[in-house]
Amino acid sequence: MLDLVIDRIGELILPEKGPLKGEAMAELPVRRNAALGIQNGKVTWIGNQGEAAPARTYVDARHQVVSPGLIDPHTHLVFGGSREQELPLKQAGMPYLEILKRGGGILATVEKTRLATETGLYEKGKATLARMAAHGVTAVEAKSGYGLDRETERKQLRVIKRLGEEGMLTVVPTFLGPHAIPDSMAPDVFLQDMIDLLSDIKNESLARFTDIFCETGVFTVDQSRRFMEASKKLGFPVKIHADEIDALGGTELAVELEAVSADHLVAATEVGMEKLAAGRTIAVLLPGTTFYLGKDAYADARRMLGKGAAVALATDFNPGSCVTENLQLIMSLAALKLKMTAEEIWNAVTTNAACAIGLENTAGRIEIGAAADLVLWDIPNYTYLPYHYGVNHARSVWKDGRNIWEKRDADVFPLR
Ligand code: IZC
Ligand code: ZN
Repeated sequence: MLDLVIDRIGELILPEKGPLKGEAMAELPVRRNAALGIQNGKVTWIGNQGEAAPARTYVDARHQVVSPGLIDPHTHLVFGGSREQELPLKQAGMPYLEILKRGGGILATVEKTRLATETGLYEKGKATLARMAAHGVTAVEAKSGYGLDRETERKQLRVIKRLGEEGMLTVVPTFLGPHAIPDSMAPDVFLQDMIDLLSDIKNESLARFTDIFCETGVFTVDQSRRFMEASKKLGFPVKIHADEIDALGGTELAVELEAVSADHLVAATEVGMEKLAAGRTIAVLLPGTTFYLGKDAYADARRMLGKGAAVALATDFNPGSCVTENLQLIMSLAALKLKMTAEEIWNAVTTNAACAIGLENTAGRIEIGAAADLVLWDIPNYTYLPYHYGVNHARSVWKDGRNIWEKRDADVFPLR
């Protein structure tokens, strides 16, 4: 007797093991008229519809689409407060970095995060995760970076760790101490503080990756190199916020230091993209941020893919530059603004996203023995999702075979 059978699946999305680079991203294996069997939290059977063994729970997919749980490989999940008061400034045309320079932006969130209790941050983070799960996400990366001091960075990371242990979703913690520079400190002194903090974070197993915001007015390429090399020396694989606003060369640095991912890349140069294609670093693109900041120029995904880079997509969920938990919306922006195909997009939020956060062996694919992290979508075919944007298409979401979200039947409206 199986625990769960999902039968009459119109399209079962079966991404290949990543990282998929360039042209390989255009291939998305799909099995039609399929069924899945789940036992003890794992996928134990993949076959034709109508042929599954009996199960305690039977789900009729009604010829809709099943995919692996989506993976959001870049989020600033845990922080105090919110920044809606900055929206009018943005509307009036004040740039993101100018708001930061005036003590707003990240620094405003730092103030709120320092004041927040660990329990308060935990409850808020849990609610955010629940919204992500409702949109079909079963694994996320979560960064610190709103403490900018020893105590608060560790507080944030403890909250992230507890959110992962709670088990609703997989949560991969990243230490982003060098996220901004506190008003009262010289950049190099602060950076050294964050470097000194690395060994504590290692000893307390508080983070899997480290990250730095390499940008004009934040950290230079040289400072980023120093932090990333120190991280690697302690055994941390590294990530970098690179070339988001200005082309400083963070992309090239990421590839040179074999960063797991380089994120944003809106201003990445031709040379940077060529290096990405030749290297092992995954390009994590965040079109929701470009959209939210009201910019016209998006990351050049087509050029990156044409050269052969591996691309993943993420929300960048944070209180300033992209305030959404909805990775489906990002999939639509990837189609509309980055001109990615539906096949590339599904690969970018499953198998390649898994690679960007070290989950390539445990998430992002459906195969025998894999964790049953699955989404049943109320869409007629996989190309439909990016096309119909801004609403939630997730019908049922399972994490390790457990049903963690269910759209009420009354809310499943016919689409055509
Ligand atoms: O809170 O503004 N870009 N970090 C780098 C962010 C955006 C988060 C924020
Ligand atoms: Zn970010």
